[in-house]
Amino acid sequence: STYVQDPSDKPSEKCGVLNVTKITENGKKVRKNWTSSWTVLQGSRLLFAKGQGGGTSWPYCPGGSLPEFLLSVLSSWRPSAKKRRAARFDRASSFGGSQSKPEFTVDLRGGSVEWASKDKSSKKHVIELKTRQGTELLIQSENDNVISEWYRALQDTISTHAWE
Ligand code: I3S
Repeated sequence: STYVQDPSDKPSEKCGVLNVTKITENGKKVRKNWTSSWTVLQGSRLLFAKGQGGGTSWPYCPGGSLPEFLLSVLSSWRPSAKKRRAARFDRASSFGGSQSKPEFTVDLRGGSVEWASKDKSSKKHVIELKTRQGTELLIQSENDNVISEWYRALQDTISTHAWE
């Protein structure tokens, strides 16, 4: 699948690998399914792709390099053997220039972020993101600097685009 980049797309503000799960979709509770996603903040949108699209691949993101990706893999928690195989497959298919489509996109306008309470997840450093459309996501990284930067970036985006 090929993602055709809108020529008016500005370079992304932020990107990296985060652990993500939806917990609510259109106001309905859904089963958690934590996945490692290539995450891109672009304007007022947050885009997620399975695996990663760094370097020159989708979407343009200056910080999206192979070393950064490998570091994020090393610092992430140890998933099950099945998940490790799936992740290897994702990485194998996303390197080598092939572009990946965003798996899903979130409109941040009118949304909110907060640190997730303990009852939302047993993991450390979890952000709870709520959208105006009634989708709730948990976003996590094992690295507290990484997650703090995302928290700030998401808050900035939400306040910048609040009155659009
Ligand atoms: O909020 P929950 O239900 O305790 O979330 C955990 C489950 O989704 C679990 O999956 P299964 O119940 O389908 O096996 C996940 O493996 C856990 O990671 C979830 O909890 P955390 O605390 O990791 O978000």
